[in-house]
Amino acid sequence: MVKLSLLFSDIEAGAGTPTDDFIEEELFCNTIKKLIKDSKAQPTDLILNGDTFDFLKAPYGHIYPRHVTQKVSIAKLDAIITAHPKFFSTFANFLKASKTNRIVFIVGNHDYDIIYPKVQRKLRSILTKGLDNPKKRVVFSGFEFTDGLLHVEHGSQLDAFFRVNPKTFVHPGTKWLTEPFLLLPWGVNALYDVVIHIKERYPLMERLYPKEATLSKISWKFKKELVLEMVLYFMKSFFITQFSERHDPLRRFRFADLWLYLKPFFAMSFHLNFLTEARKKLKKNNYQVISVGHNHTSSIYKVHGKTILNTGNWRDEYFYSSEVDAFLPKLKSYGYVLHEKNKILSCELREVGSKQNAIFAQDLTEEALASRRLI
Ligand SMILES: [Mn+2]
Repeated sequence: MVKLSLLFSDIEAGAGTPTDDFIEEELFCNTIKKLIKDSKAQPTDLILNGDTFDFLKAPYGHIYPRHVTQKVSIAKLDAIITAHPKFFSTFANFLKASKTNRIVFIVGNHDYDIIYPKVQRKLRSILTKGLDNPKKRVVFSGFEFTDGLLHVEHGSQLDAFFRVNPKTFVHPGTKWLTEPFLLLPWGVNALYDVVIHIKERYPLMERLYPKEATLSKISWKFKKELVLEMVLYFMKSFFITQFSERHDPLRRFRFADLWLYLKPFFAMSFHLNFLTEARKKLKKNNYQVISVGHNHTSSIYKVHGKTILNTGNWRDEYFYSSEVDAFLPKLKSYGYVLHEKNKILSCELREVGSKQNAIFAQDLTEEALASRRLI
């Protein structure tokens, strides 16, 4: 039996605040609408390979609690649903279109929250309204999903910065916080104590790539402030906070962790490096295709005769072109895999042009960095 797997990663649908980077909802929904036609020819899985939602940068009221309880996650999900009604109705339409269509959610590092049963229940109920067998139609597969020769995972579990232990990930609670909470990686502290405030002030900055090009376009003063603030934060966390807040497991920051974070500053290299691990995994296992996302870089290539498919991202992003001296909107992309149980029939990376305007280097003022680029 032939099956179609559609693979999407890093959509990052947020709460509609300045930190929400999912701008091209229209383009995304139109793409899914076209794919609904294809889904009618055979059973089809729409595999949402992590960071589908941006719980991480979605506020809870006006704050960003470091301890994410189920209640916090549900409130964030409600805000995301309110901000992106079309996104959710498009998924519901995909499920309605054929009885053999399924949606598979894989956990990424922006949506660890979908591990909570109440979050799963809520998502499932709004996506399967009026449909039979909701549990079969919307699948929560945890950190990875394997279907025959196709293996799918976000990539964050292969990345030292974001890896968590799935078995101990939901902390049972403590004396001072009696509800269970997520044992998030240490970097989330840095995000909520420092980075989120920069992101709120300059939403566009973090969407520009490569980071080296962005850094070269912003003033020295700003750059120095940014780097200094981060380095001081690492030091404070290592020498002070982890001891003064010893009761809090989220504050633990060992020497190996400190080095992990300081290394990119010394090397001035800010790329996520998890693909070596992906290659090792591919070699060790029987999969023919391994599909990842996470680093927002779409690509398809062969290793040892097998395929690595990186499905890129759908959040708003730009890449610097020296020929134009401008940051050009990146192409959106997704994976299109036709397969049988023991055979991959075809495996494609498909691209969709963004509708956003280019950002010329000369126009990249502090004011521009503070804009959200809504069209
Ligand atoms: Mn990610």
